[in-house]
Amino acid sequence: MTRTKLLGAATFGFGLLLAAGSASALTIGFSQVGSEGDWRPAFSKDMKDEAAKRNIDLKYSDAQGKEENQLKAVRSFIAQKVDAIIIAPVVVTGWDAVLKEAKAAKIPVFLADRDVDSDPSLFVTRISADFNLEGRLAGAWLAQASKGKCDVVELQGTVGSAPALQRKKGFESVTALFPDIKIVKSQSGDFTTAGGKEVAESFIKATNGFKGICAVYAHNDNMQLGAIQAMKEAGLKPGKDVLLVSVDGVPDMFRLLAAGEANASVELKSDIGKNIYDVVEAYLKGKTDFPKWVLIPSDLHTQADAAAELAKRGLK
Ligand code: GZL
Repeated sequence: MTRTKLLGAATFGFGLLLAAGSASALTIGFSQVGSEGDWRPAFSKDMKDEAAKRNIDLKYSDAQGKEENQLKAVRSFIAQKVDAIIIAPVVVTGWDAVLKEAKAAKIPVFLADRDVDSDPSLFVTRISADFNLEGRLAGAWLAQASKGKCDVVELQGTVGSAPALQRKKGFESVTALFPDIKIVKSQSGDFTTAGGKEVAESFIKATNGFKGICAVYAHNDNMQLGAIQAMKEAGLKPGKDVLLVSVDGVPDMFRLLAAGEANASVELKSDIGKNIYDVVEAYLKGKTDFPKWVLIPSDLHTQADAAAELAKRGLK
């Protein structure tokens, strides 16, 4: 092949490469809640790693658990004219105005992980697990494990967040079927280990060392980790003296299940970046017929499968 032809072919090839690379070079703004436990950072890492794989320019904002920081971040994404905005809303209320601004700016918004109580026409769709189901799975497990008789203390997630509202509702919808299962104390530990420990300490004190308490239902594993610390410091055997059921299925919880220091956890998948970006990319390529909720499954895990699950994940 002559030099000119060779040069032409190389230029053409390089042009194709450039086009292919730049074609998927989307700019997406992601407003993340914060890093309040073990699950959230795993989700954030997955979102960043998956964006890099897809040549997406991800503008990542950590709100440190404050809604006002999320609203500021979303307005900044609008000003930057990003191609799409992804939000994991810390609480369900307060989103109407900023979602309307995004709509007016013709920037599509996608909800990830959590939910808002705004008009669903203000976002394309929501990609998340079913928190009500997670509460029902936890309630059903406890009803079976306690043979329908149990005084439960509940560690609620962040006040006003979709997972806290729905996990409470789902759990109660099952335990209400059992007259001898009662939630005798319930308070928010804000999804953190420290918060869970603090509330569990107050419950242990108020019940004279968990006298008569059969179970702790925690809306996430981190608060359960805190409760386990509090129980051990009070001389109790978590997972034996008191049944422990929670949500997330983070690695440390699988380790506790395998060690017999907890009893059950409903897994919340954290590797959902691919699910989220698949939806965003398809929408930007013209697909519009999305359901208003793209559901991520949640599975219950117990002491029976914890060791196998750790091995499956390459964890010790
Ligand atoms: C639920 C998610 C919750 C996790 C907690 O989808 O938003 O937030 O269950 C995290 O661990 O704080």
